[in-house]
Amino acid sequence: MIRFVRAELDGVPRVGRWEGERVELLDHDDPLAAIRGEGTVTSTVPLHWLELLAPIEAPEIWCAGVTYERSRDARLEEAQTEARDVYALVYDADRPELFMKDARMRRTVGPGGSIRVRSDSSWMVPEPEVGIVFGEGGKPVAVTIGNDVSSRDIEGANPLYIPQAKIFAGACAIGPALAVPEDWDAPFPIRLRITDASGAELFAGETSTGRMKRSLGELADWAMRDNPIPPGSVLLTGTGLVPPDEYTLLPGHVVEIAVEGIGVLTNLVAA
Ligand code: DO4
Ligand code: MG
Repeated sequence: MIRFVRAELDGVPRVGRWEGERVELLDHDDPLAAIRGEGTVTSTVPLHWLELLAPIEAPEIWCAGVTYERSRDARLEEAQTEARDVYALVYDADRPELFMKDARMRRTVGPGGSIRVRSDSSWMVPEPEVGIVFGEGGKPVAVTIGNDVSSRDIEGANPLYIPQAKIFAGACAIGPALAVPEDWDAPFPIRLRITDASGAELFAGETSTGRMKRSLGELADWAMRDNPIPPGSVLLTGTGLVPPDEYTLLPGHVVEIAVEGIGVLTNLVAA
């Protein structure tokens, strides 16, 4: 399921069912209704005719952290204070780390949109993550791809700075599509590729949600506990891919996150 506009027609956002290179256009702009199978197909067009938007205008975006061993190790390495224990403790704890990343898409872009780096950070990274999309009553109804763009030096200076390391203009991207998994327990392979403005590869790596310490369902349950997250909100489930310590995201870099069955989320880092 994708959301798009066709600038040369009416420029009105719509949703469509994406299959290979073709998209069935529906007569409305409600991704959750499309997931429920609602809407009439008005036409079928090639994907390249459409300008993709974020696949859902998420009222809230939440993130889980330290859900992969690789993330725990990276947090321990970057931590500058005695408080580094918090990362090892939360990795092993029953209760996960959860934080709100954005509300009303103020800091989030869709496929092809520009992500940003903080002006007061010298060590920024993309975090490629699988996102759970919530429907009515907090039920997970689909998955998407998310980029939890983060500052490692601000986070490493003090865990109390995590909101500043994670929440700023252009700190998040979601898309390109929403997919309804046939089997919620089947692992999703995740690939990250970063290139510079000339197209040269700066980092490439892959992992899988199969390496996560927790299941998608468990994270969704914790996020919803005593917490009225509205339908259409997204929960990013943590990163298992960390570029080498000498890498920092810079304006001009291009971040591609590919998840089988969902698509490729590509974003340029804006100046
Ligand atoms: O504790 C910091 C957050 C880590 C995070 O965002 C992740 O593991 O993806
Ligand atoms: Mg993250």
